[in-house]
Amino acid sequence: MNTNTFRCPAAMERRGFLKGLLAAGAAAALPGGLLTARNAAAAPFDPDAYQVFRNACPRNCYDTCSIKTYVRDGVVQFVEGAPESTYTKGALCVKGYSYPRRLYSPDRIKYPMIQEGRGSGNWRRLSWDEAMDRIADKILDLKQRDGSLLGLGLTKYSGNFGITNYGVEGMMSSLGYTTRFVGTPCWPAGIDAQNYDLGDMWCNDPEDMVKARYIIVWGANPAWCSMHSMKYLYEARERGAKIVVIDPVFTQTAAKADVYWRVKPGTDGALALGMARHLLDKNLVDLDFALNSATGYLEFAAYLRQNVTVEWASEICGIPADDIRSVTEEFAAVKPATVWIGYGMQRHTNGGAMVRAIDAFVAMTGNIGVEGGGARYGQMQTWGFNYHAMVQKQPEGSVGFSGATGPKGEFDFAGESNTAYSDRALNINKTAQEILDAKDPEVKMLWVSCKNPFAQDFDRNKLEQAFAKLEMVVTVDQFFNETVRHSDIVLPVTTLFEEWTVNVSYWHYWLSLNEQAIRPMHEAKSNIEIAAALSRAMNQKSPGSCTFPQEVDGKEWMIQEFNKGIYDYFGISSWEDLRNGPVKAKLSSSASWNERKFLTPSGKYEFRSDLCAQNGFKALPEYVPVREATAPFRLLTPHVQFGLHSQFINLDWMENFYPEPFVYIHPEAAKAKGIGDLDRVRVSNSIGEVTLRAKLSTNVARDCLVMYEAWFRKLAFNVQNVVDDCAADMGAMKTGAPGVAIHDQFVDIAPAG
Ligand SMILES: Nc1nc2c(c(=O)[nH]1)N[C@H]1C(S)=C(S)[C@@H](COP(=O)(O)OP(=O)(O)OC[C@H]3O[C@@H](n4cnc5c(=O)[nH]c(N)nc54)[C@H](O)[C@@H]3O)O[C@H]1N2
Ligand SMILES: Nc1nc2c(c(=O)[nH]1)N[C@H]1C(S)=C(S)[C@@H](COP(=O)(O)OP(=O)(O)OC[C@H]3O[C@@H](n4cnc5c(=O)[nH]c(N)nc54)[C@H](O)[C@@H]3O)O[C@H]1N2
Ligand SMILES: [Mo]
Repeated sequence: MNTNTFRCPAAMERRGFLKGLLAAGAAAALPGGLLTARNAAAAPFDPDAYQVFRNACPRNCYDTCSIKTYVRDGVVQFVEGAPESTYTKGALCVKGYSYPRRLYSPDRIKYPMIQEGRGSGNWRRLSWDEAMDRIADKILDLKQRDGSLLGLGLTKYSGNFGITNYGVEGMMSSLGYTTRFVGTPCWPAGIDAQNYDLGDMWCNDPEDMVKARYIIVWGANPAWCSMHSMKYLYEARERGAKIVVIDPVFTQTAAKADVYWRVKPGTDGALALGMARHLLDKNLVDLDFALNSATGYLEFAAYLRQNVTVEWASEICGIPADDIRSVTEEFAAVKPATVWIGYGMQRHTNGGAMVRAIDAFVAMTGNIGVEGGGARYGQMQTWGFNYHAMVQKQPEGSVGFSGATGPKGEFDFAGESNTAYSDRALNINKTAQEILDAKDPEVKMLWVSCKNPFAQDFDRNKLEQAFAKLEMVVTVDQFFNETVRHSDIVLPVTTLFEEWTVNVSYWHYWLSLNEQAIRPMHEAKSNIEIAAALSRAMNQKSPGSCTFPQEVDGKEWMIQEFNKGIYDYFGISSWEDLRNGPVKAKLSSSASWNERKFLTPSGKYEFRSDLCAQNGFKALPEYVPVREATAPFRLLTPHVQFGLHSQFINLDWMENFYPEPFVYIHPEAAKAKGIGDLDRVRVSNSIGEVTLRAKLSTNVARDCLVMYEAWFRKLAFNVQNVVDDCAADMGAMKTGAPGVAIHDQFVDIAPAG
């Protein structure tokens, strides 16, 4: 990989309210008791009394907020959204405002610890040296037994997207060729779909949604998952736009819409095709775009005429035909009009096909490459860093996997040295099955970082079996979660306030510095300091066995991630400019694809994609039915408002907002099952069960149940007991593994008795 030209998309596809809140009470809970509730509330705010640091929320979130952190006497007192960013605009979400509590939580993992008997809860404190000794011994033992390090697996995903944290992948490369869990449980089917159609995933600047005159939010819930984007939807509406939300669940976003369509899950492809057919029937197609900037349009139109009617679509997706017609006509009548394609929508066995059908509908209306328009999904234009921490060389003589190399995740982590060997790639979306099946060598040791498999991976019972096979599990984390419970050694990692890094978003176009604001708490180390500590232990025992630098300076390593491309793209001359606040990319247009030069093989928008056909799918964005039901109720397990996956809800502050999970069931379905509001119920299917209380709600359909994914520190609640690892259609081309059909799950429900 040429790091100078590294560019994910082309190269490899991929504020005072709080002061009041904290000063008024919460600050009293902070260490040192520097502010009492009474004197803080009375004292006028004096910014000069604080040292201000720049931080960024590194979670896997659209908003990736720029944070201003106020420190006094070495203690983070409060945080606010950076006012310099027009996107964050001085505000954080409730999770962001809870950061000081997370940082100072008494529940944090404080020291390296070893569990005598996995799952026993019999934890004992270790020194860093002893922990690293044990880990290094095990790694060397594997090498000796297997002749390679393929018995060592890494599972890492989105706990912290700070760029220097790709040093975890770098650490693995610096040991040799290992086993990597590749792909993403998040958005891969849609990534491939947009690559087939457009040649890359590249969305408009979300701030330009204010220009849109018609907005369809299709299977996304920004009121919860991208709350800063909501202001653009509201402003667009103030300027006259109409907003349609399409979701099987009447979400908070839907509650804000002009039109809400309760679509049957997994049928959005049929709906989009029905809308496309209606464009044809009413001569509403932008023929200039369809014929001159696209290929395959006539063939697609013929497919629509032969196979699709609005009534057919209506029958499948459950939206009345006349409603489909009227929204289609309204969407086509104004320009710009845009669709926000959500990640939730593509987590189906036909997710990629559905995204292609929606892309096609937007393309037919000529809204691709248009400011305020677009089929918006995500972007990785802003991610052109050096990946200095990630790119590490294997030690001389490393033996690895001699199979074919291919894309290995959203980022290629193989490093610069290219020998006949490579890492062994296993599918992250089938972690349990892959561990159970791996042979020659078996996966014997697992390093878990920025990942909580027991909360976020699929088929939890099978994951228990898979972990039982492992000889050693090392987990690097901040809290004693369920994955830590299934580990032998746990290593405490820093939070964003305790380390240097840099952050960008996969949605907006802002760049944020993350400065170390305080000294690390307890004995926490950053992910790259952990790698350096491991390298010291490895080299002491076996000189040359690990190439990772044995000392790292976090700030220097952050600086090493910058290059001229990044500086030019963001219009800065040094990373130090970011100390004045986040900066936005200097975009020549807020529209992606504004030159209509697509990165597909034909250079045009491809209604017909031969590449897609070569990869085993339909060349045209045809209708593909969704997974068939295997139990009476469809289960959706989408993202929760007060947490981000398994993060935040474990904090006592957040428990006040969200003390327990519920399964949401339609009142008529509940009545038929003899279930009353707030009754305890059992939700089960062939792979497992969950017991919790039910809430009756007409926000869900009669044949659908909703449980939001979350980790509670005191409750044995886990949606993954009933979510299997069935694959989505697309994703393998650009991310190394297909997505996962998270929302194609079927369960039954009964009173818990
Ligand atoms: N049923 C169901 N399952 C899902 C989904 C769903 O909708 N429903 N969504 C899927 C999606 S979209 C995603 S993106 C994945 C997310 O899956 P994960 O990436 O596993 O999710 P998180 O819970 O955000 O983070 C994992 C862990 O990283 C830790 N962490 C935080 N900061 C750091 C750090 O600096 N260093 C280290 N080492 N660890 C850190 C956190 O404490 C947490 O335990 O889950 C997927 N799973
Ligand atoms: N508060 C909060 N914010 C987050 C996250 C979080 O966990 N909590 N996670 C972050 C991450 S990693 C991601 S990936 C994004 C996710 O962001 P979103 O995609 O907005 O969120 P999801 O909850 O995954 O799914 C959105 C909606 O898809 C709907 N859906 C499911 N199946 C279908 C279908 O077949 N058709 C249609 N039309 N809709 C369907 C669900 O009902 C849900 O309301 O949010 C990010 N931001
Ligand atoms: Mo995600």
